[in-house]
Amino acid sequence: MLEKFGLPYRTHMIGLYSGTMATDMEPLAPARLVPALRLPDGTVVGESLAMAETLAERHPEAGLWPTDPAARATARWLCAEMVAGFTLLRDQCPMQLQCCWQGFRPTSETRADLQRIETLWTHARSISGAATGPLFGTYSLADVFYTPVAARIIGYGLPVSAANHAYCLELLSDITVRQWRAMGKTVSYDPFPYPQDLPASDWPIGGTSSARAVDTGPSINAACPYSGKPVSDYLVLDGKIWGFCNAFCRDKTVADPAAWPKFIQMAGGVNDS
Ligand SMILES: N[C@@H](CCC(=O)N[C@@H](CS)C(=O)NCC(=O)O)C(=O)O
Repeated sequence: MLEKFGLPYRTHMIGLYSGTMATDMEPLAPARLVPALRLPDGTVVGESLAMAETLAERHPEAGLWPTDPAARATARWLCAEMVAGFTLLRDQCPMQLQCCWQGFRPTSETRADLQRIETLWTHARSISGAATGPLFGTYSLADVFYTPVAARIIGYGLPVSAANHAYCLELLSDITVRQWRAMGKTVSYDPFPYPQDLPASDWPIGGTSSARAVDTGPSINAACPYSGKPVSDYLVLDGKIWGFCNAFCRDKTVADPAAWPKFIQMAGGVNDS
């Protein structure tokens, strides 16, 4: 949400599955779940919809909600229903960006949630007149809030219309979503928190990377493409070694090199997969 609308922010990672979450969240009390947002004046805001409204109010120029009043009211409805609803889909298909499960069989409750989602998307498009692409013509908070739903539809191979399947892939192809996934992939938990006893295939966008971390340089570049600081952590891609100022910068690039314009520019292009 913040990245997509060009709002400045800093991210703090917490140990969602490592047992440290409660301690990690103490500075944000009484927020206890993620995401949580701390404003420059120190005010903490929990719940993604409250965060969205706060950001829209503080940055009216950023266009978080659609400008048309009917579209804006409908977008608010869709976001609120997403946050409050689809509990069975959410329980049965926890969001993960690691792989696509093959042969997942959704229950009738999950199918009912999917039908409701498709009904809401059709309604949004009837209000906006946008047959394809963002629900309200221009990318808005509605698309932000349905990106985790798209991740479930694609990650579990859930049945939706061809047009809605294409919309899901479009949401997940967004460069900011690719970056979000790549940053998530810098952390791994053992065991994987959301296992399925099913075969898995690669994530369809930026799913496989031929880059890998290496212990030593020298690298072609002396300065990190992101911070400009001296390099200390390295990856190899297509036989060339590139350096970064820390392991996180390196690992998010290893996860999906084509998601990072500053790296692509430095490397003179990257094969997308
Ligand atoms: N309704 C909340 C949902 C927040 C939520 O469920 N967060 C999950 C991760 S997506 C969480 O913090 N889980 C950790 C836990 O339950 O201990 C919102 O929209 O922000």
